[in-house]
Amino acid sequence: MKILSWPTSARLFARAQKVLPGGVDSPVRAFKAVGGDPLFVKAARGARLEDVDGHTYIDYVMSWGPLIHGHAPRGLVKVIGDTARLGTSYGAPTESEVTLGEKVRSLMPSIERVRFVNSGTEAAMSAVRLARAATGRDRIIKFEGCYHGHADQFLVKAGSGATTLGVPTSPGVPRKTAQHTLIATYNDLSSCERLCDSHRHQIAALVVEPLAGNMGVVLPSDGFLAGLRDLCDRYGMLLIFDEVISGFRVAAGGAQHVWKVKPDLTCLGKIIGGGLPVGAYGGRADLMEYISPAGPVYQAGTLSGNPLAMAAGLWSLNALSKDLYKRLSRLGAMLALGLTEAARDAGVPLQVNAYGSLLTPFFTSSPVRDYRSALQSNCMQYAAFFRGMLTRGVYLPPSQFEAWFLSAAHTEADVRKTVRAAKAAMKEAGAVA
Ligand code: KE4
Repeated sequence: MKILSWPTSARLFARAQKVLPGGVDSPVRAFKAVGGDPLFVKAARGARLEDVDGHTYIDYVMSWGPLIHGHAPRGLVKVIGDTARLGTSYGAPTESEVTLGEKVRSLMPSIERVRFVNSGTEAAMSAVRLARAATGRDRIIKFEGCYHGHADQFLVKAGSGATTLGVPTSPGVPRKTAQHTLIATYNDLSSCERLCDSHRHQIAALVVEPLAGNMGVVLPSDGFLAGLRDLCDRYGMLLIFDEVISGFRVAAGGAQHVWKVKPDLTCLGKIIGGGLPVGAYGGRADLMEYISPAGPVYQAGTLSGNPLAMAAGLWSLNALSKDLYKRLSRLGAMLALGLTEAARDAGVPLQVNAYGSLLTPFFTSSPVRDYRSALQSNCMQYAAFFRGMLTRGVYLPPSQFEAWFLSAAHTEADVRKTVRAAKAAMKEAGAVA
């Protein structure tokens, strides 16, 4: 195995830290959870990433999910170029946002009206503001281990008792704000019911990743999502599905199609922008009509519905196909099996949670079905595995608690190469206590 060195990335990282907090524009990129300096990327194409030191990698971060068609597919690059030549932003209505809205509604019929924004964070925070306005209630329920962006109301963890009010996870989040957020346990309906019961008529909405990706991949247990729908109906709360990861990823119709549970509102991001900054929230027309200027709930954005992002999103959604999902599922299953066998041969405890083109290998011997069980994972072993894979030309999410993403550009040969690298890297991980 050749020993890689990253002198240019190291120089850039030193320079970056003098102008960007932590040297990055989003924390997970800084490699804090796996050690060492982050790689600086020079270019990417298909399933390959090239760093500034000339090393190339098979990429399983894929910009954290937007790139279901791979890096810079020709058709996408062309449509962005053609659109840019007509102008980059107008701050005025365009046909493209109407067309993309109609496309989203055709794929996810629960979304009768949709508003485009610029990130998943904006989508989730706006959906909660709408739910509070529509119900006249202030509290929300979220789940430990689920992430809905960095708006204050989501940077909250469970208070001391099971039904007590949330407390901030970040400085700068007012305690009063955090108290409106209640924390339940993923895949545990009774934890939700206890909160609903002890805060009757106070909870506006329950926000959930229908397939969780932010504690690593955790699938909903049988009946969990249907149970949430029933709880929301019984307690007069709105059900908000945060499909920023799962939307158009687990199926063209998202997790709501796969698990056949209809939310009142849905948050979208990532794939909907094809790699350009787009988020969206939408759902029942009677709810969305509260949104300004149709109704009184204010929400706005200079670059919302930006023609470049709309064109990229439309290209990405139009390029989805049944064959694509079949191929992604086959590749995902092949990778999950290869990792499982590599860990078994190395004597390393591993649980691989996978669905379609999403997966997370948890370095633990017990099944992972919620945040607490995810936290049992051996993060030192994941870090050793990450570095072993990096030096063998495979670029993984630099954290145990993230999802791996496959794309249309990944091939069976890529997966075989990844599994070969994993056989060696698992042994290195196994050497870590
Ligand atoms: P953005 O504001 O980052 O566009 O979206 C926030 C968000 C909302 N909902 C879900 C389910 C999400 O996964 C995200 C963002 N995902 C992370 C990856 N776990 C983005 C990567 C990062 O923060 O750098």
